[in-house]
Amino acid sequence: MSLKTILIHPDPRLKKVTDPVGAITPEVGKLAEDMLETMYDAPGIGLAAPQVGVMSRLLVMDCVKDPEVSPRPMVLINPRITWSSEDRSTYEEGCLSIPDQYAEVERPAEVRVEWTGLDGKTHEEEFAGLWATCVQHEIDHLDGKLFIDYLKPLKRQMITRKMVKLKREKARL
Ligand code: K2U
Ligand code: ZN
Repeated sequence: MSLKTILIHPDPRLKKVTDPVGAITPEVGKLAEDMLETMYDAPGIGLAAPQVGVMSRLLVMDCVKDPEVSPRPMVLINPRITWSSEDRSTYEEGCLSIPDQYAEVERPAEVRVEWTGLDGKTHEEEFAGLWATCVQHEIDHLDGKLFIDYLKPLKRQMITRKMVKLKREKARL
């Protein structure tokens, strides 16, 4: 298990549409394991492969927040939204690639997702609440879309300028 470096916006790799995963090799399993470790360490409740510089359609998530409830680490390979509810919900989103910036984003309240698991089998599940928000946020990452892309241009530019400044300061350290 090893921690991966999380890319910070702006970075061209965060804007790319990622490639489908082919065979579920041991390397894919190792990447998923490293991504889960990196996500829990951040801490976060989701992480997509392009955020650690891997341009593949793979995401991990675990939106269990109640310490009394056992964690539910999930690995979704080549995920596809097969249904979205008419109902929408708004959530104050953040992003591990856009640290300390939060904004309200409206999305379908429930989604049905189909994916391939590490077991090579096809899975399908309906998500609601924070799980629905998170899986849509992560699938957006696989298509090079960030939550700030839903904001008004001025707000998006303000956040981007803050990240450019942050990266400049980090580079100086
Ligand atoms: O993809 C990521 O950057 C991890 C995101 C996932 C996420 C964003 C917004 C809403 C739900 C999930 C987060 O940074 S993980 C940190 C976090 C934790 C709880 C609630 C919101 C954000
Ligand atoms: Zn994110």
